[in-house]
Amino acid sequence: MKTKHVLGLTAALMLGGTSLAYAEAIKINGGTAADMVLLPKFLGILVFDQANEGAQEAHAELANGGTLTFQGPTPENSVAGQIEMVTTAATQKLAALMLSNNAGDQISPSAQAAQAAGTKVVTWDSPIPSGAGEDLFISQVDFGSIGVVMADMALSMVGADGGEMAVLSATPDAANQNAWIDAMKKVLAEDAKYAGVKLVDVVYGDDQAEVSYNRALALVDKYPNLEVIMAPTTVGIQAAAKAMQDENLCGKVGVSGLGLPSEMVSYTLNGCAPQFALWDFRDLGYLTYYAAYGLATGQLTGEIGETFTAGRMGDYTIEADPGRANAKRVLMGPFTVYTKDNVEAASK
Ligand code: RAM
Repeated sequence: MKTKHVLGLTAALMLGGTSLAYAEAIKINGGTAADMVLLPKFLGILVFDQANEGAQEAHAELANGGTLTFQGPTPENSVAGQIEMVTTAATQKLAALMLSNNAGDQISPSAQAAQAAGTKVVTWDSPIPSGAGEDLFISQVDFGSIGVVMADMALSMVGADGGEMAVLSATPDAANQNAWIDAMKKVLAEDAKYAGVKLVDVVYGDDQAEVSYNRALALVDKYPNLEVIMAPTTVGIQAAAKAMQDENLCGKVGVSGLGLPSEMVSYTLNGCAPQFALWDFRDLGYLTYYAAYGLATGQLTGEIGETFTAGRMGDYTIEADPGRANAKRVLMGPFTVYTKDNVEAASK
């Protein structure tokens, strides 16, 4: 919270004469009807259901007389399905489309068509890499910080003598995972303290449990000295932990990455996945809704420096996205690192 206020103030100072307008957080008023769609990568992932709960909470709070629809493709048809749904949004003249992008830059033409038809396109969880077709990205946490936390978790698992790590990611076009993996690679390469962490491979489990499970098994077959499977996906980390547990490999290969406490608690307590990180997906859905509703109803312009109040979550400021040229973000944060000491309480 503190950082956000400081950023808001800095922006206000830079804007000189208009500072008062920006220093004061814009209150988002409800009551205007706006049809909105929340589009996850695909249906069937628990954290996306949680994001929907948060969005529904905001929808009710703002008494939006329009509709909030939670819709997504099947896991097998994620890329084509998302593009098709974004294309439909343009023809339906939706007020706002809230997208967790699983199609990389391939989504841009349809997202730009939606914008041209008057739809505000707000990404959350996973942005459009080029920013083309996106009004704003609601960034769960700073993407660079995910690189650091994954490098730190890996380091603590391989220990002082070093060891091999493989990444088990989601889908190859997932902009969020790709950015986090790049951020981790950068941290590993730039700071000598991580010299012992040897990244041997990056594989994709497509955010599907069975595929991820099999990829995890294939990794331990291929790399007999593997010490860490780093899975920056709630689906992948759970599947990898189960695979290591089923093969009695938990003392040898540690699983880490980004996971949901309720899905990971048993693996953290039994040592298969000693530590992992995540943020709150309900809050992410709630904040995304507030920003998208503000844009769709003309209460926010989406300019850098604009500060708004997102209900119970407080004030947020639109800023340049440090990871993507010409793109804008709202930074939520923070993430929590879970271990055997706090995972049980968080899983309830
Ligand atoms: C999976 C999805 C999602 C990501 C989390 C960490 O649920 O890939 O996009 O944010 O993992």
